[in-house]
Amino acid sequence: MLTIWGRKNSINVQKVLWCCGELGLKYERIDAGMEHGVNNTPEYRAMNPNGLVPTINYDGFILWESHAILRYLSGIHGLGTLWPGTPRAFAEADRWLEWYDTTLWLNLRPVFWNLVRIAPEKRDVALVDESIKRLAANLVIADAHLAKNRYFGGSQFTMGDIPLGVAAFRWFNLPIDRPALKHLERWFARISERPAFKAHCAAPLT
Ligand SMILES: N[C@@H](CCC(=O)N[C@@H](CS)C(=O)NCC(=O)O)C(=O)O
Repeated sequence: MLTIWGRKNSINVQKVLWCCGELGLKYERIDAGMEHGVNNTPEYRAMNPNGLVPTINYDGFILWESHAILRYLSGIHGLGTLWPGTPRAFAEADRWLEWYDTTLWLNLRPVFWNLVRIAPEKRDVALVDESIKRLAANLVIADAHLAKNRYFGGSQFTMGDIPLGVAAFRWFNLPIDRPALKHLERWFARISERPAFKAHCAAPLT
């Protein structure tokens, strides 16, 4: 039995829901985070001391950190698909999970938070402008990779596309200027057709 705690509009929860959709996994989802609360209760903190979402309980194994969850579920149910079958192919996909955390998210987060979650009069305009530039420079790197590869992990869709997919949805839907990145656009059009992406990741930004 798989239980997922986390609100549907969380970027990190969406990664896990999309992954479950790709793998055909059944689960129960419990709303948690922001207006739903739950994540600050002692019971939740006993599972996840960070008080963040998502957290999963899969047959008694509790796990938090969205990318660790992607790797775990893909490793069990997606060998040869979401989880590429050789160490080298795995590393090709896994690199992008790391890059999202160490690079892309640092620049996407301030743009998303300021433009979607923070009242206009409280926005840090200088930070947003700087982050938009850095984000575009990051995505030029992604675009160059996609000029030579159909997906982030290579020729097939893998777990490496999931964090980049939810991030790209935000980038394409935020009210910001964007450079034309045709390889990224083509890849994004391709992943946008996937039923699990449509079901879990394509809702208006809130
Ligand atoms: N590195 C963690 C980050 C988790 C995180 O920051 N979650 C946010 C939502 S995207 C959260 O729980 N925010 C508090 C809330 O929703 O109340 C992961 O990838 O799972």
